[in-house]
Amino acid sequence: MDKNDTIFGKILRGELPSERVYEDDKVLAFKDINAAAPVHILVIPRKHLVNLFDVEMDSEEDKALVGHIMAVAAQVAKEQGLEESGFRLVLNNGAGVGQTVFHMHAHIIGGRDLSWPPG
Ligand code: DGP
Repeated sequence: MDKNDTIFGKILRGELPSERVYEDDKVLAFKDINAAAPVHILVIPRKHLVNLFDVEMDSEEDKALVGHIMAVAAQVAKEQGLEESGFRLVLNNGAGVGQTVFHMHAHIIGGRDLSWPPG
């Protein structure tokens, strides 16, 4: 199997549709199909990394990419009107914590009460 033959690899290549909200030469951001909040957007690198465990400590490129994903997440959150209410950034790393798509993605979640800890 092609290493990037994930749903998100197909979205990156335009083989599957998505509601794109931001893209540049390093990352793509699009709406999550199964929104957990009024704003739920995924930011993914164009480079295939399974999750943060795939980021090499000696790879300046990978570490810059992770920083770029975070900076893009903040910019997209602002554009989505979340600057005042805030947003949560979630990266699931591994099936054991609920990762279902094995192409790294950061969830931007906001637009409802996400107080933590809950209750
Ligand atoms: P995770 O559980 O962290 O691996 O999150 C995967 C997310 O991907 C989940 O919230 C649903 C979303 N998702 C799965 N398939 C598609 C798809 O085909 N299109 C879009 N836009 N999102 C998808």
